[in-house]
Amino acid sequence: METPIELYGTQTGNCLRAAIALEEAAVAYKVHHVDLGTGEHRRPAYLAVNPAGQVPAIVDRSNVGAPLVLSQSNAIIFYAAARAPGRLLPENEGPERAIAYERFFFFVTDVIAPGHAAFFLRSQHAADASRLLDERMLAALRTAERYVLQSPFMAGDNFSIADIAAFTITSFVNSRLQWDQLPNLERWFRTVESRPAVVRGLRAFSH
Ligand SMILES: N[C@@H](CCC(=O)N[C@@H](CS)C(=O)NCC(=O)O)C(=O)O
Repeated sequence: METPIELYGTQTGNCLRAAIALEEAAVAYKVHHVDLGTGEHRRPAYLAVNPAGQVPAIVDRSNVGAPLVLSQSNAIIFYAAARAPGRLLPENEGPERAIAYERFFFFVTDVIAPGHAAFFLRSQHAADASRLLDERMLAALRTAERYVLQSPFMAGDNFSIADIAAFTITSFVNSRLQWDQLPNLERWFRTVESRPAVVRGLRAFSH
């Protein structure tokens, strides 16, 4: 029987993207809930998994030798993609795969990263700087309308890691988007949110 990957995390964007990727790749996994509210991520039991004290993290004991530990959400997404060739990335290197990388990194670096930075600045009471970054993040996200103008998914005809990166941040700012001006993004969003693997991934930490 396949040894399930152990996924540590909680209900945050980084953790949900990891869970969605594992679900979409049909990789067996077992969830360990880490309660950030009570500081569980800073206790020795969890620091033994990820010394950085952050979630998500996965531990894969199915390989020969020492268990593989990954503690970057994007590395987990790529690991899941590699376990299911052709499902989350075009199977061969070439233009289609390059486009999937391009769109994935657009969401990671131009939307998610400034969104996280804005959140951090707000927590530090730097409201003006936070607002600037927040507006920059929303403006970048709005430009993604062009990616889905003629394609069902962010990188073309097939679901990919780019859709995983795009989905959680779009959900997060859902109520702040002017959807009547983003008809293609809205169609894409409805399609992705109804995918069974996405629905399961979103619920991964809710039990
Ligand atoms: N670069 C990491 C960031 C992980 C991260 O920021 N995790 C947050 C939750 S989404 C966390 O653990 N925060 C608690 C802390 O930093 O103390 C990734 O993409 O996985």
